Parts: sequence; C-alpha cells; structure tokens
Amino acid sequence: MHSSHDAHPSRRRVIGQAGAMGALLASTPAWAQAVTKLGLPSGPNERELTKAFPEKGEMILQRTRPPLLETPFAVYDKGVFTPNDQFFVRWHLATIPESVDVATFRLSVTGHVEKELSLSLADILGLPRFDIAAVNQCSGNSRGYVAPRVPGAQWGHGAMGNAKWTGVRLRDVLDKAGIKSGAVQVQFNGLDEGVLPETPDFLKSLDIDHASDGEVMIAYQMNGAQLPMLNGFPLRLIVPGWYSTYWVKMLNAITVLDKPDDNYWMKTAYRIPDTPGANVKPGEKGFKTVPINRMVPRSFITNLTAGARLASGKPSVVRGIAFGGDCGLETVELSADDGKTWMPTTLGKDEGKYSFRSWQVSFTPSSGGRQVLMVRAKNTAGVMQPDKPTWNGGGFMLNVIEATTIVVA
Ligand SMILES: Nc1nc2c(c(=O)[nH]1)N[C@H]1C(S)=C(S)[C@@H](COP(=O)(O)O)O[C@H]1N2
Ligand SMILES: [Mo]
Repeated sequence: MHSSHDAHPSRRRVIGQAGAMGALLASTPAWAQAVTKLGLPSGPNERELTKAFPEKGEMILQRTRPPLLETPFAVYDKGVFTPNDQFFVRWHLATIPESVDVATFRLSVTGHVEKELSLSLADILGLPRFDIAAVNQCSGNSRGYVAPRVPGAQWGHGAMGNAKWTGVRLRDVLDKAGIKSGAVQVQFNGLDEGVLPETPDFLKSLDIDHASDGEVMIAYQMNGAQLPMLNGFPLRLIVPGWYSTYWVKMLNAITVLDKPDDNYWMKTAYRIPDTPGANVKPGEKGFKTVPINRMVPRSFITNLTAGARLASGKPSVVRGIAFGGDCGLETVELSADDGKTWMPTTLGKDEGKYSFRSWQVSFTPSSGGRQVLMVRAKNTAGVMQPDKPTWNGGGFMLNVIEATTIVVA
C-alpha cells in the first residue's frame, strides 16, 4: 500500500508540461519519425510513428488535433499492463488544457443531491482508495478492419490498453453529496471543450445503480503513476467492463440527473443497434438503438504477425493476450485448421476479471507452407467471440475471431 502523498500530483511538474503540450497545436506533424502499416483493408493504411507527444513514447499517429494516438501492437506482447507512455489516446474536442493547477483544481458534484460539493484533489486523496485492473478500450477499436468501411477513426487493434487504476469509489463521492430520491443518472464532464461554442460538450452518463456499484472509480493513478495529461490528468472515470467512451478524462464535474440524459453524446453518438451482437446489414434502417455499454470478449496473438515463420515439426510457443469484456475469461483456444478443431491454451496470472490476461500454447506445425492460426476467447458468462465480423454503422464492438497467416518451413 502506498502512502497517499505518493500520489499527490506536483504542481511544478504539471505546469512544466505546458511547453510540450504545445505540440498538440501543431497542424502539420513535421516531427513524425517513421511509418507503420496497419494492414487495413481499405487504405490508406500507412501511419506515421511519432514520439512528439508529452509523456508519450512511440505512438501511431492517427490524428494530431484533437489527438488520436494508437498503441503499436508489439507493445501488447511485453506484458498484460500497457505502459503509460504507450497507452492509446483519444480526444473528441480540440481545446484541451495544457496544464492543470493541482492546488486550485476542483471536482464539483451538483444536481439532484442533498449537498453540492466542490472537492479538491486533497479531498479526493483523503477518501478510501482501491485498485482495479481494467481494460480501457475505445468503442471503435479495430474499426479500420470493418468491411464495408464505416466513417470514424480507422484504428487498428491499438485503441485499447490495460492498466492498474488507483482511485476512489464514485459511490463514496456520491454518498458524501447524498443522492436525492428520484435521481436516475449521473453525468460526467471533463475540462476539454470544443473550439466553437456550438460544438456539444463531451458529456457521458451512467444509470444511478451502475454509478453506485462500488466498482466505478474516480482514478488518480495509472500503473502506479499519476495519469499522463493526455490520459486525463488529474482525475478520470473508470467504468470496468464498459467501453471507454464513458471513461471521462480530466473529470471536473459530476451532475446527478433526475431524468435520462439526452445530450448529443448519449442520444445521438455512441449508439449501437439493439440487435443480437449489435449487428445490422449495411444500409439497413428502422432498427432501435441503445447507448453502447458492456464490452465483449477478444483475444489476440501477440508474438507472431502475418508472414512469421515457424519451423515444421518443431514445437513453437504461440502466445498473446485476451480479455472477457464485462467479466472474466473462461477459455482461450487456438486453431490451426480453419476452426475445425481447437486446442486449449494455458492462461497466465489472473489480475482480475476486467484485466488483460496472457495465454500461451506450444504448437508443432506439421505440414509446410502457409497456415492460418486463429484464436478465440470465451468469457465466464459463456459468450464466445463470433466467426463473422460484427457490422454496424458506427464500426463499434468488433470482436470477430482473429486470424494470422504464418509460413511453416
Ligand atoms: N474528457 C474526455 N474524456 C474522454 C473522451 C473525450 O473526448 N473527452 N473520449 C472518450 C473516449 S471515446 C475514449 S476511447 C477514451 C480514451 O481514453 P485514453 O485517451 O485515456 O486512452 O477517453 C474517453 N474519455
Ligand atoms: Mo472511444
């Protein structure tokens, strides 16, 4: 257990980042270092690699402003916790504070409450703390592989990351304010804003029971360090098992609502078809939609990429990561025969049901030539990754079984 002052963000450090944050305002990425190929079906699929963003190492540049930075896939082979300096970044609105004064920062709690609150970071640090390992995954992770193509960031698989988050229970903060009867949702706002006044502010809401479940967290640390600015310093919401659109960064305002939130980001954006697997046919109309919510299971091979060579007749380790979505993992299996048969794999250490988990298996290829390896996860609720790709107009929730073509020689 760390003492709480370990977590206390230093004002000097934060102000010191202002210069580097100026890089966010660059309109042309002149500092781009190299390129990477994402292998997207409908190009362009080359992306620049950049090290120019504050507190970030090498990232795939999807967009400069507001920043969209993807984690290079090789990072996931190094361990189940994604390092802060290579954790993906996604912002919707272009006006993001370049510094936060930790002495004057306040988190407000207003709306349908008995007592309005204005909490300092010291107040937050004074509440009981807990840790939770959880995957932060963009609703549109892997959207670049969706066919037919849909609008939105053309992410590869790197709009996800797993961290050990440290913070306080949202429930404890809500209890301090006292929720009035008749409250239905809790709405979250961060310090970021649109450039134009007519741009809808980024606001997300959770149902009151969900917000008070004791798992939803206001985090001030990520993998044992203060949050990088770009990942929401000084406070962000953690909603374990749910897509990260709800994980509001630079959280500074909580409003308890007595009617369902009908702001743009709940009513119009980030909605999925209310159909099995959130699937519709391209062009289909007239279906009901609901706000995106729980994640679904996924698994990836991380130590072999397309074209990797394995020796015929010799055992090779195939390994990767998987997660259950909104619950733990039951199994991860590998197939080398187009999904006709599946072999069990060994799961690594259980870091908690919302975390990435490693898996590995020893595999001896017999025949030579090209071979397709497939990996699939089943979660503890019995939900298995589908054989067919999910399709909806948002490019949300893709979790089809992934296939990697290798060469056996
Ligand atoms: N304040 C704020 N919080 C936000 C967003 C945003 O635009 N503004 N985007 C959300 C979305 S859609 C994603 S995918 C995650 C990305 O989290 P990360 O940048 O820490 O990886 O932040 C979420 N929280
Ligand atoms: Mo997202």
